Amino acid sequence: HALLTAKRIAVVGLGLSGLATVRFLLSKGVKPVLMDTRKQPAGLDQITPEKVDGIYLGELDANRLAQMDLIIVSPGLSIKHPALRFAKLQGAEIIGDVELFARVNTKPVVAVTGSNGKSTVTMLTEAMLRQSGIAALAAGNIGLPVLDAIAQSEVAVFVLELSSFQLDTTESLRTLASANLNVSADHLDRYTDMSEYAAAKRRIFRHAQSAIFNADDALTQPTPDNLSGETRQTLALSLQSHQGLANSEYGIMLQQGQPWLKVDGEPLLPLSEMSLFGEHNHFNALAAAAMALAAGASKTAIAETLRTFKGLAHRCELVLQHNNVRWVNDSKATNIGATLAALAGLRSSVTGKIILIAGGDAKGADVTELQPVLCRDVQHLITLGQDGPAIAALMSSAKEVKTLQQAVKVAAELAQPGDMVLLSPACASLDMFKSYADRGEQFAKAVRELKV
Ligand code: UMA
Ligand code: ADP
Repeated sequence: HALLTAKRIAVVGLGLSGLATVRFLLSKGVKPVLMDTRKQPAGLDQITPEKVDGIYLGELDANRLAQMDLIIVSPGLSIKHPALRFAKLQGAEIIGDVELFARVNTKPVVAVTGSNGKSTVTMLTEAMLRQSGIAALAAGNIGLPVLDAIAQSEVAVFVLELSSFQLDTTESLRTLASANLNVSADHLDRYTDMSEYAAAKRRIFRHAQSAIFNADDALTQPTPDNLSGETRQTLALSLQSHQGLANSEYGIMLQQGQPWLKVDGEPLLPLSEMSLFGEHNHFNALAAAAMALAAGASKTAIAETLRTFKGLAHRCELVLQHNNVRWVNDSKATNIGATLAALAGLRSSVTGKIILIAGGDAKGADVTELQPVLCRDVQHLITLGQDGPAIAALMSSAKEVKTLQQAVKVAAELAQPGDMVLLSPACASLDMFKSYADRGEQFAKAVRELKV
């Protein structure tokens, strides 16, 4: 790896992906300089100081960074940070762990991005490939850093979940297929506006042989500057295809009077046989099928996976049903689009009322986008967290609480047979919890404790 050994290299950010980067560099005989803006980054105790070329914590030193040839920056840190901008002006190259992966990886890759549905599509695609006998491994934003994944020798195909932050610092990732599922407001605390955020997501199409986008969401569509000579086909996926886009190869079609998933131009499966519910999951199924086919999966295996796939934890997950009240954990709904999809997917299955628990860190989003759906689908709203008051202001009967445990208590008092209590916060969790998973677990625990 002449690429690595000839250079002065810094790793900035010592979280999961930073640590994986350090391990990877050390395994190649490279001694990086390490930096993190935090005084006590989580991964510090996993690093042997003698093995690296210095560890610098606290505010980033622009002059030190400017001495580097290559800076590998974690997705949690914006590339707009003044010290990184300065280093770039001085000639340093700034990349992320996914770009480093792309430069050294020799195996086939499929990749997915989008504001919502990434993890579901990633895990579905991995399962479809495995069901086809292909050793697929999911990595990236899903949790396993790409530079840890690359060390696993038995892998035949990587299925990468990529965030806009990872795509900001990725240039040369070659894929068999790249999918951009949807773009709705998220991370507006890091991007100037929606257009900049959407452009980051479309970077996934560079060097994609097959470019998969959402024909019902114009912001997902590749623009000519996103596509290279390597692009062989562009696939437009649409849930509206039965109404207009007759020539789309991927959509919904009528078969013996029933709606079926249409995959690669053919009926694959009646929607009623899918194990995941909600329209958004019909779309996720199309995207996963297109990616899995591109990586060699069989249609039989794809259909079988869609029949049996168990949804992921914290995504519209039923915690328990008690006295005919369903308690649903959708803690992973960390933006407005996800909560809208959850309500759209769930409302037809609720005979009584929907009691929604929402709030947290809205990341700069305009929460008034929730209002029409709150009016139509939600009978009781309970809010918490930093942006709880702004959401509560959308509904005069809203109840504001301080803790999730209180929210569960208030919901239990309101709930009657036939109702659903839905935790779908439309906000990130970090103002009150360690992660969305921690929030979901605390919700589930409080709900189970109610029962006894
Ligand atoms: N941070 C600092 N100073 C630094 C570096 C990071 O304060 O110098 C903070 C960040 O603001 C952030 C936290 O530390 O709050 C973690 O950042 P990180 O870059 O160290 O994150 P990792 O632990 O490496 O995890 C990253 C992804 N995290 C982010 O993009 C914030 C993980 O996605 C991903 O699973 C992991 O790499 C492996 O690839 C998580 C995520 O929240 C699930 N992603 C966002 C999302 O899905 O909305 C994009
Ligand atoms: P991500 O990894 O992009 O955060 P997940 O698959 O974890 O996406 O789903 C997060 C939440 O987003 C789910 O709880 C669900 O409510 C919503 N969601 C899932 N798929 C879609 C989709 N295709 N469109 C809109 N919302 C979706």
